[in-house]
Amino acid sequence: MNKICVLGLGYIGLPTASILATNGFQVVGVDVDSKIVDVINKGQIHINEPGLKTVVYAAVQSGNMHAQLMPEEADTFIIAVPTPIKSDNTADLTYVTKAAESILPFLRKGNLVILESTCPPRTTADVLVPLLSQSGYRLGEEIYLAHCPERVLPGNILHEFVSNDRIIGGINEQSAEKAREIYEKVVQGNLVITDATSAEMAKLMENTFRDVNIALANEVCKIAYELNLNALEVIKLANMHPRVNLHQPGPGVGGHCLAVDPWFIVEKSSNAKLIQLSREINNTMPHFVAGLVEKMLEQIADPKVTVLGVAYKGNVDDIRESPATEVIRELVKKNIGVKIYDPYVKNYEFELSNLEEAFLASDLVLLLADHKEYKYLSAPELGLLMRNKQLFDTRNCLNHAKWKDAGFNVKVLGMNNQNN
Ligand code: SAJ
Repeated sequence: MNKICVLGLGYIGLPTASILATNGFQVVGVDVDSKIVDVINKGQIHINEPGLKTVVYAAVQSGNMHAQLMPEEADTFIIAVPTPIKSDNTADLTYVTKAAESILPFLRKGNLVILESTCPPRTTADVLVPLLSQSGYRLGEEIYLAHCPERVLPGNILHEFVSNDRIIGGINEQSAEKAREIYEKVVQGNLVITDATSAEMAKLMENTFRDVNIALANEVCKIAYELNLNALEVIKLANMHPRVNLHQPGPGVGGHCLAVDPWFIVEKSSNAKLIQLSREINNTMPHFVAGLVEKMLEQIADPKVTVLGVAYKGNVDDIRESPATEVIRELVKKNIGVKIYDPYVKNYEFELSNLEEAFLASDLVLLLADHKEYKYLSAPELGLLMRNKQLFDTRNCLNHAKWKDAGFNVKVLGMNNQNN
């Protein structure tokens, strides 16, 4: 079981492929994008993730990993391709089915196929089993199949890949056992064996738990504006209870996981009411934030805003489903000028500026993603470039005293009491 073909070399597939390769497996990485293939074969990377560059370089240099456009025969095939949502909030499984179809000609008796991509419950059983059966082999007996969902946190992927517990959902016991033999070589956390559908649902529930909890925090935030109180203080106090852990409000929930995965349950069950409502609540936050920004600028003619951070969260370059994009679209619609400074993001739907350009003649600094670099900004110097000194921190992450000392009027999302 030493040769592994990893399909999809993105945020999950690339770390997976390179960690397997540096642990002694022969890895063929497959991606449909020739630019990505070329970059990886040079030992470089096309995404930003701490430590990944070093591991990919080591994997390629060792001769254990290379990338190519097409799969080839291997002992194990790992599918780690995106599963986006369509405009009707149902899963688009095209990448998964395309990847599975692409390995059909290369499947041999005894092969193991692992689906790592997050997918709606029953996808492995109802979509992959019939599809892979077209190989002519009996699934579970001649070809083994398991769903082993990834659970790693972007920004901390390498550490979590190794240390997190891993769910191994086989379509039968033999399949799970085969998959366990792969992960036990690289994972230090527990390997927990279950069936494929439970594994799919457990993965979705992890992100759903977080999404619902954030919706609760965002609801408290909105209530705070109604009742003139400080939601952050309320959350802090409530969390002092030993069995309470409210999450933090923000400008919305982004990324390819929390903003997407709960819909995969809604798609499959009419009982998923709280899950759907939570998604809807979180999706209202960009609009809510844009409304507060408009209010802070209402006395100013031809207002301009400096946006800090368009990634979906701090310290990552990923802009997928980022709430910042929705906020900016609304501001633009309201004829508010927007300049963006994000040291992580290189390509974006709106123009990106350098630090100085972003602050020049601005009326408000709007922080939307809590990149660590922003903590070191010089409020007095940047304030000199601005027309009006206002700060709206939607992530409660800056040193507010420092900005106040530099003459800024500071607002923090959720802190709607007289002291703020
Ligand atoms: N957010 C809040 N308030 C909070 C926490 C997060 O508004 O209190 C926002 C973030 O700003 C961001 C979004 O939620 O926009 C999601 O960020 P995140 O850090 O919660 O999660 P992701 O999407 O980066 O990664 C999640 C992780 N899941 C869980 O923690 C349960 C990760 O372990 C998964 O592997 C990943 O989804 C995935 O790929 O499914």
